[in-house]
Amino acid sequence: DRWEPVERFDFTDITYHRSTETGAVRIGFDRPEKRNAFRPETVDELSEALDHAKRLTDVGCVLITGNGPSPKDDGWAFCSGGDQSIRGESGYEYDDDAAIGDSDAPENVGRLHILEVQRQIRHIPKPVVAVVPGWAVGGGHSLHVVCDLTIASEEHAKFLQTDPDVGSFDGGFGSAYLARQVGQKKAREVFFLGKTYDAEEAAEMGMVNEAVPHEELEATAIEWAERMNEKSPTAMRMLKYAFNLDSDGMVGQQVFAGEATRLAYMTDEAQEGRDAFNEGREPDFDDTPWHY
Ligand code: 2NE
Repeated sequence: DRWEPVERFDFTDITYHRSTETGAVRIGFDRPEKRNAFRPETVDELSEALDHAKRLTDVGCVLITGNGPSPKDDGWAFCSGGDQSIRGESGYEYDDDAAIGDSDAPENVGRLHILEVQRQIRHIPKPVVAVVPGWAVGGGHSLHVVCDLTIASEEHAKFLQTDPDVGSFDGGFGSAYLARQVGQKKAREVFFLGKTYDAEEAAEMGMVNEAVPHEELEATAIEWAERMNEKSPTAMRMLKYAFNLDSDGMVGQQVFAGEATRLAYMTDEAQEGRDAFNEGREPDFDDTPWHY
């Protein structure tokens, strides 16, 4: 009951809630009858919600989960990846052109922009937790891999890579970053053999932080969110970007450097530089020590 819907959006494929009490948002895939497969509309909504969550300065944690169970068979899912029923020749296709806006909208071509969302998750300046109540498959598996933490249902969570079964391959974070989590042999096993792992096995492998009883899944995720929200926002942001740095290349350096610049802007020294320019005089850094 702590969750309140974020009213400003009219989402159809996800639910989006906020808790000021917890300092967290909850984004839920809401296509349980399709094991929460995503279509372009789903990805657009997820992207909008993440962008909104990024800007909430009193929110320190994002939970991404899958709503359920399925009304058809009571099955649970986090996300089963791209919706294969609307996959066209070059990607996943919108239902109709109206979905992407007015007459000035770009042409409706196949999309794979879940990869843009992966980058959003990497760069949002707060921890993102994958809360996995059931299947995490294909692009849904890669999504949990890219999240900062994963918590999973002991009874229902199942982890499976089907990419090469359907002629797809996440050659980015879904595979290479997974290998950093579980090691090369295991990551190759995940993709090449396509075995299904339960929550305990996934935790032993190092791609899940904790397996908890299904009934306690969401409560534990909220506890984690509250715990993280008590910490120093700047320290948490810098740590996230520090963890990302060696797998983000120069983009990681740019993100980290941007945050360093933001911190530097808050010093008297930087403000003297700004003021001197605006006042048309030479800057006076005499009061600034050369720190060691
Ligand atoms: C997820 C899984 C293993 C579940 O199996 P099960 O036996 O529990 O359920 P079932 O009966 O297969 O699925 C229930 C309903 O959900 C639909 C099914 O077609 C079925 O529909 P009905 O027969 O009841 O009408 N459904 C499930 N997943 C779907 C999907 N992805 N697209 C459309 N409908 C889906 C099993 O269902 C499964 O293996 N699903 C396919 C997983 C998959 O291959 N995903 C795509 C990988 S590629 C990708 O995601 C990707 C990427 O890697 C990179 C970029 C972009 C996308």
